[in-house]
Amino acid sequence: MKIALAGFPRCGRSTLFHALAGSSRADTAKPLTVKVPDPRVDFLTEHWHPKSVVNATVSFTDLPSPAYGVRGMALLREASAVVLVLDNHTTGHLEENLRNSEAELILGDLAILEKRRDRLRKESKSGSREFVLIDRALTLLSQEVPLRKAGFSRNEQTELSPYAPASLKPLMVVSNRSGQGIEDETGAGMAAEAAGAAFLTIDAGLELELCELPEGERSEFLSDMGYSDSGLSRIIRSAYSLLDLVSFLTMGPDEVRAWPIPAGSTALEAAGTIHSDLARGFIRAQVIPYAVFRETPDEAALKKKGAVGLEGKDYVVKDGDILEIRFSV
Ligand SMILES: Nc1nc2c(ncn2[C@@H]2O[C@H](COP(=O)(O)OP(=O)(O)OP(=O)(O)O)[C@@H](O)[C@H]2O)c(=O)[nH]1
Ligand SMILES: [Mg+2]
Repeated sequence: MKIALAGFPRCGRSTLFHALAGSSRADTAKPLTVKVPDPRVDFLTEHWHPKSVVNATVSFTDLPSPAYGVRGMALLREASAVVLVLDNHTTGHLEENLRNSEAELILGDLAILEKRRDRLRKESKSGSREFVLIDRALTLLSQEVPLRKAGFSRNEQTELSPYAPASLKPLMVVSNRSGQGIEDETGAGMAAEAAGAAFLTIDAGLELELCELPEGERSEFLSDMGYSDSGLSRIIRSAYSLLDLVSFLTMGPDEVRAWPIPAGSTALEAAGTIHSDLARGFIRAQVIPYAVFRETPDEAALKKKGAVGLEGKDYVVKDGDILEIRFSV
């Protein structure tokens, strides 16, 4: 599940990449895997003092400049989601740059899908379901509608996935600024929302300075600058939700762990993520919602209250469910 950092030259992609890596020496040619901050994991770790702690992770790739050149486009197609960095530290023109980027994505998708439609025509498959779907996508693209706005079902998205349309990928627009930025972000934020994208602001340069300070000095530096939370945590958490993943949790004295699974996954699929044996021998999933455990961090007491669920294999796992899989093989 890679997230591509895209944007026009000098927008600050690499600065953001280095800040995410916590080091200006990180190699921008390689994907970077970062932990997703999760206060639930922190709480469970405090509670159990386990031998190991595993957070969910996301990985970022820094697209080379120009971001939408041939190599950049190939990397973009491999990505599951796109972070578009807009330069608000030196140039501004946020809405215009956002529009231009969207236009490039749309043009790229038009070219690929038109080729496919022609091919299907040649093979006399104009009546096929695939043809109808691609034709619908092309109609939208020619009206400059990015495919993420098309409301395609999960099945339709899967059918389109061989062509990896870039405008179908979830998008997060990040205005990268220093201090107040060159220009006001209200319009760009609204344009992003209209494009079906998330919108965030960050000061990548500041974040990079911050992560190179000793840990003890960071929060003082942040509050001196008038910030309360690290922008990186916001970016990582939103990137994670952009992927349409939820986390279920497992806990105990050995390990506390957050497991990413696609939203809508069942208890059986969650079990299979942990180990194939757990799916094969699945009996039941014991479920404690995190909020319930947070309130009363005592399994025995929760069982007595009847607050612990026992669910079958079709149960749809919710974000923050603490699971224990009962199985026999
Ligand atoms: N003041 C300030 N400068 C920044 C910020 N982000 C990036 N810069 C500066 O802008 C210039 C370009 O930043 P990079 O991170 O290299 O941008 P890039 O998008 O990777 O650029 P290319 O890969 O060359 O297209 C560098 O001189 C950075 O130091 C920021 O948030 N604040
Ligand atoms: Mg760069």
